Amino acid sequence: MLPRAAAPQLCRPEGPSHPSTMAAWCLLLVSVLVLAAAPGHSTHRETRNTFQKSPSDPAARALQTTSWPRDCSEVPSGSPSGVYIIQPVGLHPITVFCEMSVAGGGWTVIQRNHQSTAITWAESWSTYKHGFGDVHGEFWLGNEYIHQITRQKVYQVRFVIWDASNTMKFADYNLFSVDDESQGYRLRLGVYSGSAGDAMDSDNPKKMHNNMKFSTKDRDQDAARGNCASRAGGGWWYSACYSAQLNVRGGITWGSLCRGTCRASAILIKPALYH
Ligand SMILES: [Ca+2]
Repeated sequence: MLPRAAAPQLCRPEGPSHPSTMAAWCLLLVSVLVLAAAPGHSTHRETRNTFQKSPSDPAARALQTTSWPRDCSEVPSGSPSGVYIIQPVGLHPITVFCEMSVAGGGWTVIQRNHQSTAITWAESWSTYKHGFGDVHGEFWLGNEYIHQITRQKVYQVRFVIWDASNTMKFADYNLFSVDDESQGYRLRLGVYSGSAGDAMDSDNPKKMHNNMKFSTKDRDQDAARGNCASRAGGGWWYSACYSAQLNVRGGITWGSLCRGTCRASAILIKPALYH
């Protein structure tokens, strides 16, 4: 574009040059400039057409729902652990942390608590519903998102607990799902295996978590006379009240492993191996 715009100025008769010599020079110059400019102009139009043919609108791209994995198990194996966008069926894309190296990888992390940030965990029903915190650090993914992910396939869960001496233990359940909000985000767990102890399922109905509804400080769905979430400090699948509680600052509890003295926790889910 620049050479073509510059040509008329270059050919403006100035000074004492002979008019006929000037005209011939200008004719040559303009011809050269037109030839030189032509490929660039052509390329520009081609680029523009190509651009218009492709979906340039971000909203149009977002509608191509097949482009995002439905959970972290669909992220290509060999990918590093980190933050990814997934899109559960029927839901908008969401940001999650994928654990890609531990225990075969492909794990979608739904909770992490290192008790190292300002998160108190004493949040409301709607805050637990949509999640809070930072997926790079400490967070609750959100009951609605956990429900939407686990309704897609049959899932398993791994509760990871760092005990009082910072030793990592784990509790696996071969099935995991969370019912919808109208069912109070009720928890469904399968059979236990692991090194941390089966603290989520109990013979004591007052300390049971499997099959319990979720409760928060402003929505009491527990089996106690009082409000377990207000008393314990965070939302959880309480009965009356708990043998395990990971959503709390300064009091992480997992059965007999630690009664308020555990250091940290994480909860990971991925499709079950056998079902
Ligand atoms: Ca109650």
